[in-house]
Amino acid sequence: MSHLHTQGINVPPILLTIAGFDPSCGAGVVADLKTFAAHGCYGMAAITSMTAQNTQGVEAVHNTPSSELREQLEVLAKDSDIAAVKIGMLGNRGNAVVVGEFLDAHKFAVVVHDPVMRSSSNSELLDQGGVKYLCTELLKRSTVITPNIPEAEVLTGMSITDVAGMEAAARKIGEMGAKAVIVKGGHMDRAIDVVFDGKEVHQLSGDKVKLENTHGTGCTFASAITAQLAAGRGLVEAATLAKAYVVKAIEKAYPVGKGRVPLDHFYRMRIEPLARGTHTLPNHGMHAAAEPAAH
Ligand code: PXL
Repeated sequence: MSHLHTQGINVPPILLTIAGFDPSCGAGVVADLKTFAAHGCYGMAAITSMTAQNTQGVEAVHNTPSSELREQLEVLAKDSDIAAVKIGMLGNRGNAVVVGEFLDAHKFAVVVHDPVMRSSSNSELLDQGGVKYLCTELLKRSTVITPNIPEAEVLTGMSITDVAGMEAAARKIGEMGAKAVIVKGGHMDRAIDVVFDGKEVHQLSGDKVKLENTHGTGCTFASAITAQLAAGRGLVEAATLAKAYVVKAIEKAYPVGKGRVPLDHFYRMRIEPLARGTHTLPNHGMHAAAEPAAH
């Protein structure tokens, strides 16, 4: 129980991401946490896998032992009211099963599942058994699932070459048990996303942003939808706002490393980076050692 007085304080929703760790922080839980924070939410993270990667690609994947993932999830759930859960990279079937059991035990109001299977550099981020469990069990436990085109092809066995194919795949994933589906068009010439809300298909139009060499867009999109759904918005509005956020974060991206460019999750609050010694900073009455003048 909290010892703080929360009367009059606007307490943000607590969101939980269950995903992998990318040390270059363009994708995975760190992208998710940055997105949650940029939407005014408090983020928590359970790590399914420790990857060794930089902006150029994934060099190694070390999945969290399933019992350890279960511990991470339960220690959080018994302490906090989690408003919404975002699922990303799961690594293997064992961790996918732990997540399925966790969802059954807690019945969260919102579950957004980005069914990550491979990295952009083509490393396997979910094993075959995990893909099977995702199709038969996890899919029906989420509020919305957000495959890109290659993932939608694996889920449905279909080959998708146009928007009509995306719509057919979205409906088929619905028939497989998903309550709602967003097939992302980032791999097409024009980045139209297809949203199936369980009844109708909607299209989110969007011209592809010039910068193609980006990293972490899928994680960011699903996390932004999670925050918008937790704020009470409907699916189509949440997806529209999330897409606008991702487009802006891509447009404002700046180079980091030698490879794919991470998004700028905090473009809304961009300030000039501090350069040591060249800025005059206000004196905040801190301990002398912490004053800008001491640095
Ligand atoms: O973008 C897919 C993805 C998700 N999660 C983690 C990743 C990647 C791609 O590399 O590393 C942890």
